[in-house]
Amino acid sequence: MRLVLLASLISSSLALQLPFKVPFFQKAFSVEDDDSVHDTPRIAIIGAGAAGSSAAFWISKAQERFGVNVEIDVYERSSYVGGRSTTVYPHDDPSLPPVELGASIYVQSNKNMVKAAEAFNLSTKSFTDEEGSFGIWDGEQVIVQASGSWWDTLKLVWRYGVMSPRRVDSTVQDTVKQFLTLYSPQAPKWDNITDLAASFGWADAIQNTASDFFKSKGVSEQYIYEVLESSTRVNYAQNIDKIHALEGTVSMAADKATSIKDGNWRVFENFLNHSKATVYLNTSVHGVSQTTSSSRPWLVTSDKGSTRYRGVILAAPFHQTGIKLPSALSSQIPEQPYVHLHVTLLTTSSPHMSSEYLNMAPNTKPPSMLLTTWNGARQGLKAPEFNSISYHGKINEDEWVVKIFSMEAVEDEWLNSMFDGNVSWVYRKEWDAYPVLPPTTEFPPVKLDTGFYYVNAFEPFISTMETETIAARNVVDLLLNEQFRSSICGSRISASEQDIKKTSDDGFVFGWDC
Ligand SMILES: Cc1cc2nc3c(=O)[nH]c(=O)nc-3n(C[C@H](O)[C@H](O)[C@H](O)COP(=O)(O)OP(=O)(O)OC[C@H]3O[C@@H](n4cnc5c(N)ncnc54)[C@H](O)[C@@H]3O)c2cc1C
Ligand SMILES: *[C@@H]1O[C@H](CO)[C@@H](O)[C@H](O)[C@H]1NC(C)=O
Ligand SMILES: *[C@@H]1O[C@H](CO)[C@@H](O)[C@H](O)[C@H]1NC(C)=O
Ligand SMILES: *[C@@H]1O[C@H](CO)[C@@H](O)[C@H](O)[C@H]1NC(C)=O
Ligand SMILES: *[C@@H]1O[C@H](CO)[C@@H](O)[C@H](O)[C@H]1NC(C)=O
Ligand SMILES: CC(=O)N[C@H]1CO[C@H](CO)[C@@H](O)[C@@H]1O
Repeated sequence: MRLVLLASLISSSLALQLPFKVPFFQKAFSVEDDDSVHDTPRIAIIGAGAAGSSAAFWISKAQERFGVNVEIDVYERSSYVGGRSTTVYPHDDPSLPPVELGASIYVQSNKNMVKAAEAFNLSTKSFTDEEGSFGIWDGEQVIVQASGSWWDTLKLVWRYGVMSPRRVDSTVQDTVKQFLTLYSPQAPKWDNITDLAASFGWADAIQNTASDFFKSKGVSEQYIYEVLESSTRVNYAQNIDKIHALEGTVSMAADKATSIKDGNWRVFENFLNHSKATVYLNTSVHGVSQTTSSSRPWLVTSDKGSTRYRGVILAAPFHQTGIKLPSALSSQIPEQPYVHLHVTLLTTSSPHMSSEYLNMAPNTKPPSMLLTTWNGARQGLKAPEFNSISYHGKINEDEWVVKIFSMEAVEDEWLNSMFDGNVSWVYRKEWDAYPVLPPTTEFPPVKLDTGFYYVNAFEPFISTMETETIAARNVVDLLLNEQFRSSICGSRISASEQDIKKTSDDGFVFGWDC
């Protein structure tokens, strides 16, 4: 298998270098073969979201550890760091706690996010802290309602029995367990995501819809179309009979949902600040072309002119970048539709949604988080007009922050009917949020050419902040190995006794602790 082959190639080439260690690395990359002999090699990173900022951070780890001497330029089209992780202030008032406009949570198994929050001393908040109740709306009625943390409680709802929740849990746990090997000292390196999926035993999961996959595991249709679908709809805005089962499973791995208090983007800001990268905000890259220089073959053209680089890391969804690439490269990246999602933030003095709107008895209190299922629509009933609505705490005595995800814009009039006419502030944002994720066997290539890598090839496999940091780590390892015969954890390959001890330590996180 390609994947294994590649991984072992890297280890053996590094193993061969062991006697030389650091001095070898330093020599290897100062050898240039044209007029730029004495120039420091440069790498361009395009995009300053989770992927691009972490790529800079991983390179800086190799710089610290092995003296890999490169200059890094990060190009970012927008005026801020974080990409799809960004926050806004209710009423645009910076004295109020910020609200996530894009990616909002990570979970306990997301070790890079957890580690970064610790390393950068960022305060976190746990979603289980948020008191509340939840329900599932099918477009005509609230079919399930309970109080407590939604995922844990749903498992206990009698109408689903015990076996279905148990079978789903066990699949989720197996998937998480396999996922965690990505942080072990033996973490695989891959240039082909199909092969990575196969080596993880996930071939079935990527090739089937989440609904078929869980049916084959003996999970009841009712549990699939009500509970599991509410999860794929809130996390990926896709129905359970459309999304592949790996991403479906990922949306159910909601253990200890957490976010960074001041905004998840603080992690990405810190990644950049802890690297030696130069960050160019408000700077679009327009094209990358190939030159004949063997030491700096890639010419990056941006708002600030043209610069030549030894390597390029593309850390944004290619088709959204507007970047012109040589057709030999662009033709390798298949069209990738993204879900166009409407996010509406608002503040309201209504302590809950309208019970009248939700067809609930007048004196019953609607849940603070309402998820949705498409199951009514499947049976010819009215479709839910939003994907989720959630109350996100108070900003003062009688004013709450609410977040709505929907496929269409929700108009003021509609908001007034849902919040009894008591809406005090509204903020609307449209995102190309995540890839449309049908079952597949093909993913974009991770490496487009020598020195040219594509982090967001990973997104149609799994799209989260965390997995973008893992995909970036992999790309940085491939690039460092190819160009500098180094890697993020190069010296670890010696597997000295100390290293072996680390293996048995649960706290070990590959890339950080090597
Ligand atoms: C509403 C919403 C909710 C989500 N919820 C979660 C969640 O709860 N948890 C989770 O983990 N994930 C969530 N996600 C997904 C998560 O946001 C993404 O998987 C992740 O942030 C992608 O990071 P990235 O760096 O790969 O891409 P991006 O964050 O998109 O970064 C790419 C960057 O490249 C820049 N760029 C693009 N073109 C150019 C160019 N030509 N020149 C220069 N710069 C360019 C862009 O401006 C952007 O800043 C959510 C996403 C959305 C939209
Ligand atoms: C980027 O552009 C915005 C809006 O035009 C501006 O407010 C900001 O200062 C600029 N930032 C940088 C770093 O140039
Ligand atoms: C970490 O942050 C807290 C508050 O946010 C602060 O009190 C503390 O001094 C910080 N610690 C370090 C080591 O920076
Ligand atoms: C990171 O660097 C930027 C630019 O120098 C600065 O504005 C910001 O405060 C820094 N953030 C942290 C967390 O150090
Ligand atoms: C990945 O490998 C599979 C075979 O395992 C192959 O069919 C596919 O084309 C490869 N994909 C890429 C992007 O190279
Ligand atoms: C909770 C709350 O503030 N309710 C108010 C909503 O708006 C109507 C009139 O628009 C008031 O009568 C309610 O008191």
